[in-house]
Amino acid sequence: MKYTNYMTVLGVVALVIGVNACKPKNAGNAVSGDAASKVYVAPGKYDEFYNFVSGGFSGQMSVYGLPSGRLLRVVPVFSVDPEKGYGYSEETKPMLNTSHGFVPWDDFHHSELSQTNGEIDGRWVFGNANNTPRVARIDLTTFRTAEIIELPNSGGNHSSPFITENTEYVVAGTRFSVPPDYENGDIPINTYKKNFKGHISFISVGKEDGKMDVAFQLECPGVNFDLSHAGKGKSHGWFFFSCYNTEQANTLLEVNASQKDKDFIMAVNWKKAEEYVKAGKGKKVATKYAHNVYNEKTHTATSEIKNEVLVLDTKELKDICYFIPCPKSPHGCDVDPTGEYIVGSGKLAALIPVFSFDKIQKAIADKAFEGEFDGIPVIKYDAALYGEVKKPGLGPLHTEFDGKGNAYTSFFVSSEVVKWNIKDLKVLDRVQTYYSVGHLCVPGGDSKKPNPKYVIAYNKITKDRYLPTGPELSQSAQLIDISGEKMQVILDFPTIGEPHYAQAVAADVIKNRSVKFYKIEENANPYVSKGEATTKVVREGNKVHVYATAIRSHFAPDNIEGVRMGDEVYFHVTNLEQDWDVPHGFAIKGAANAELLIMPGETQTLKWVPDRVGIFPMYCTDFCSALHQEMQGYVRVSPAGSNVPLMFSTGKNLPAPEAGGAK
Ligand code: RUQ
Ligand code: CUA
Repeated sequence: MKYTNYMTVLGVVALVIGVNACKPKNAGNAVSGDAASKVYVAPGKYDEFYNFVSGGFSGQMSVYGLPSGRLLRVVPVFSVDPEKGYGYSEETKPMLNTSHGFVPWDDFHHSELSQTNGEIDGRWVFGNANNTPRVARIDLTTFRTAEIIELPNSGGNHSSPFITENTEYVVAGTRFSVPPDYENGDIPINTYKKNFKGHISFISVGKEDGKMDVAFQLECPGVNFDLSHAGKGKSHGWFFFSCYNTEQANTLLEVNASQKDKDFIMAVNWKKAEEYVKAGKGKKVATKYAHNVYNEKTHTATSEIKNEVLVLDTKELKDICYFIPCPKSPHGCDVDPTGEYIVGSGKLAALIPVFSFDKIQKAIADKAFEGEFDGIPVIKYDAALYGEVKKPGLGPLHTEFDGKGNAYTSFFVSSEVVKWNIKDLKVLDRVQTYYSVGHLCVPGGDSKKPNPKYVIAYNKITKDRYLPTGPELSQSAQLIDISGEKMQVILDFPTIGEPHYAQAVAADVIKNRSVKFYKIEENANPYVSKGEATTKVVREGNKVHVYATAIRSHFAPDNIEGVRMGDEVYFHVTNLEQDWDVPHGFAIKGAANAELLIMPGETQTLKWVPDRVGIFPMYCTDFCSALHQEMQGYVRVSPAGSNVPLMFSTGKNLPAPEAGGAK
């Protein structure tokens, strides 16, 4: 019977996908009236909002200005970025270290801004890596990745990195349940039910410095954790996770994980978990995970491998986790600004259930359980339910809030955003998106104080919205004005990679704290040259260290001789500029690395192993002045065992060791 249900839903899904493959009527007229003036930001004027958009399989985060949709910056996070030298410079390589070694790519799904008292404070934005499970913290004074922590006992870090209302914790639920690191993993895959576990990580965040640490993990039944959101206000102290595959299938999930009418939302009492941690109820288990931190003073990242983590067993410690039945493979799990309403969105459901925090509390007190799932109590659906939004659309995914009592839910299958009232659960308005919308973002939409001006739709499919660019079209975002009664699509803009969750905040919260340059006197990189007078080239065995500087418009030194085949050359380039927006670049012919892009006051290092004898040009890659094209130099490479002395100079001719440099 359940199987027939599933077939019916799939039938509807297939039908709707088929319909959507054609161009909907009015696609061309979606933007009308005064839309242009609403998104126009005159040249030289600033946008009103920053929008931090996850890049999906690009592994990066892009920053847009809204309402213009102008791309302001791409911040490299989990993937190497040749443009900025991220993951190529010696200083940044440790950022991408993991227990598997150097992993230069990942799949970034959700951006989450830090909050204080439930409001966005603009200090950091967190991001999750879905493949090799990691969480990153990006510093919004520099727009750089400041820290990355790997997650033990996990696979597919998808329900992440959502935060509590004072950024006490970033949570990360595993999408793939797997045998824990501390058990033998060499077991048949079909022992999933018995041996696979879902771990949820609570990452603590330093109040002042933002430093992350895996405070504890919860060992939960083996299911797929998909998304999560923290309680707020009255529900502060709780966390809610959507889970699917409660069938605990390990093959053909498309069918086998769509059997049940209801999966779960898991409610987690994290304050209780904290108490258990304090009471010593956790067990320390052996594992291996990397913790990488970028130091702003040394301009260098360090990577440390950690060897144990604290785990609480939620089967044993009964009052931490509770399951709430939620229809058909829930994806989004969103909490309204008051903290009372928890919205679950079943990907195959034809309604949206809204749960009540008060009712959940009462159900727990009354033990209104329908049974247990793998040792965890299951609350009766009706005992937790506030109500259902009927016939909202097809394929609900994610919900954001405007703080005025309305919710906005995306519908992947019917390609629309639907506005509904949280109290009476009535649908108020709907607007078509082009096409197949995933996440939504209202500025501050998951905080206590949303800004009810726009909702942005991040769409999976673009079809005919842009000029053709071969087989692949850029994914798209659509800006929708929600200030009036009727929603109005006012702008399309392309995104980088695939956008999943994004967040936005008023520009004022961030812009005045932006770092303009690094102070050269505070530069503690061990290879810094604080002026041209201290530049030098030093041989240590087969390693040659070039302590160089860059300033408009030359390098010092710019002639280097005496490098031999078999040498490893390290160019430590310090940018001596002390002015905003004057980076210098550095590149050398044949280097098996990207360029360096060095910010004012910073030192970055490029490793180069010459592969042949000859003369190698090097140059500045960033057009820094009228004489940028003059910013260049040469390195001479001699055969192994050559007796050409190591020499360097700027503005003088070699060979003249006494004039230019020492051996
Ligand atoms: S996902 S489209 Cu957050 Cu990775 Cu929902
Ligand atoms: Cu420095 Cu171009």
